[in-house]
Amino acid sequence: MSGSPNDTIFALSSAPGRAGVSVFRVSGPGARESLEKLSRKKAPSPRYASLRKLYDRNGDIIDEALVLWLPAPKSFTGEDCAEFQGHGSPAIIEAMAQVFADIGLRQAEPGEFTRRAFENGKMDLTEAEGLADLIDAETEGQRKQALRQMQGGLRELYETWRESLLDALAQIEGEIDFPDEEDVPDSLSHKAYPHISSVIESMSRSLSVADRGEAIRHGVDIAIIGKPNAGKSTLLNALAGREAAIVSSEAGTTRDIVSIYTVLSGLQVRLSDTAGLRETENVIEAEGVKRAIKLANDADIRIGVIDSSDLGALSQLTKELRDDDILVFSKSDLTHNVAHNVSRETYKTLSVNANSKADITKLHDLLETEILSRFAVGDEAGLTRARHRDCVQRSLTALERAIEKLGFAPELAGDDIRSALQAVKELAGETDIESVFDRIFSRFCVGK
Ligand SMILES: Nc1nc2c(ncn2[C@@H]2O[C@H](COP(=O)(O)OP(=O)(O)OP(=O)(O)O)[C@@H](O)[C@H]2O)c(=O)[nH]1
Ligand SMILES: [Mg+2]
Repeated sequence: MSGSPNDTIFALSSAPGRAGVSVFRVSGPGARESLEKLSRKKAPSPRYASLRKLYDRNGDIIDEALVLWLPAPKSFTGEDCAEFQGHGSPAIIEAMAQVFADIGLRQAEPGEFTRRAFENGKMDLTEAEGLADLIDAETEGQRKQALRQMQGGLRELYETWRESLLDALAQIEGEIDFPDEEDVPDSLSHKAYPHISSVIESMSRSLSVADRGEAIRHGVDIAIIGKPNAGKSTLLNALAGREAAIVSSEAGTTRDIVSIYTVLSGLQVRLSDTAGLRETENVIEAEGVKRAIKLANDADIRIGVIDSSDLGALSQLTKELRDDDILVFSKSDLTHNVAHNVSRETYKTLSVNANSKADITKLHDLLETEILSRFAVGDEAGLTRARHRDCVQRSLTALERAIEKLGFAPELAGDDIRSALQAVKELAGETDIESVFDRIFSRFCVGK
C-alpha cells in the first residue's frame, strides 16, 4: 500500500450517490487543521457534534454539516480524526473532495483507515477480518459471526492458547536451565504436558468445526443429484418458486449446473441442479455428469432424488451420498406405499409430489432444519477463513511433535512449542506478512 503513515487521508465513508446524509472521514496529523480550515472556526470539544458552515477556498459556502473532532488515541484509527456529516448530494460530495485535496489531503485507499487502526494496535488481524465480514454481511448468520469476531472472539481464543503454551515453555526451560537441582526434577517437563495437551484439544475442536465458520461466511452449498428424469429440475424450480431450470419428460434434459441463491435459516444458500447421472456416449452429457459428480463431492449437503417407481436405482445413487444427506423419493403421486425404511436410518428421507405445495414446504423445512443443525452460529468463536485454518493446523502439528519429544528431548520439544507460538502470532497478524495484509485490507471499500 502506498503513502506514508504520516500523511493525512480523507474519504467518503458513506455510499456514493444521492442520499440524505454523506459522511467524510479524515485521519492523520492534519485532521484538526482540516476541520478548522473548512469551518473557519476552532475545532469543537472532542467527540461533541457541532453544526458548522463549511467553506471552499474562495470563501463560498459548500454545505452546512455536523462535524466531529476525534483526537488520538480515542478514534477508530488511533490517529487524530475528523468527521463531516453533510448533505448527500453528488455536487456536495464532489465539492468536499475538491476542498480536501486543495488543503493537501490525500484520498484514502480501500481499507486504509482500518489498516491504520490495525497498525496502531486498535485491533488485531482477526478483528479487522471480522469488520470486513460485518460490512459484507448479507445474512443474519454472517452478521452474527462477523460481529463476534470483530469484538475479539477469536482473539480471546488464541490468547488462551498462547498463555498455555508460554506456561509450557516456562516449565521446559526451567528444566533445561537447572537440570541438576533437586527441586527441579525432570518431572518439570511433565508439568508442561497438560498445558500442551489442553491446547491440542482446543485447537482440534476448532479445526473440526472450521467448516461451519467458512460455510457461514461463504454460504452453504447444496447439490441436487440423481438419475435422469428423477425430477431434480422440477424440485429446484419448486423450491425456487420460478422456472429456473428446463423440465421435460425426456431423460438427459439438464446438462449444465443450474444454481439459484436463497437464504435458509439465516444463511446464504446456493442450491444447484445437475445433469442426471448415467453412462452416456454423448460427450456433452458426459461432461455434465462429470461436473455433477464433482459438485456433489464438494457440496456441504446433497439431495439425492430417486423416482419412487425405480427403487432399483437406489444403490447406484447412494454411492454419491453421505450419511445424513437428504434422500427424496419423487413422484409420490404416481406410486404409493414406498418402503424405504432401510435408507431412513442413514439419510433424511422424504416422499415428495412436486406438485403438492405441502410436500415442497416439508422439503423446505427439512433443509432449514438440516442447515440449522449443521451450520448454526454456535456460542464459541471459531475459525472463519482458510487463513485461520492454516495457521491453527500448523500450530497443532508442531504441538503434536512437541508432545512426542517431551519425555526424552525437552529442548527439542521447546523448539516445537516456539514454532506453534509463531503460527499463533501469524493468526493474530503480529508477524510482518505484507502480502497477507495487502490482500485483506485492499478488499475493504474506500472510507473504511
Ligand atoms: N407426476 C409427477 N411428475 C413429476 C414429478 N416430478 C417431476 N415430474 C416429471 O418428471 C419428468 C422429469 O422431470 P425433470 O425435473 O426434468 O427431471 P430431471 O431429474 O431434472 O431430469 P434430467 O434433467 O433429465 O436429469 C417431467 O416430465 C416432470 O414433469 C412429480 O412429483 N410428479
Ligand atoms: Mg433436469
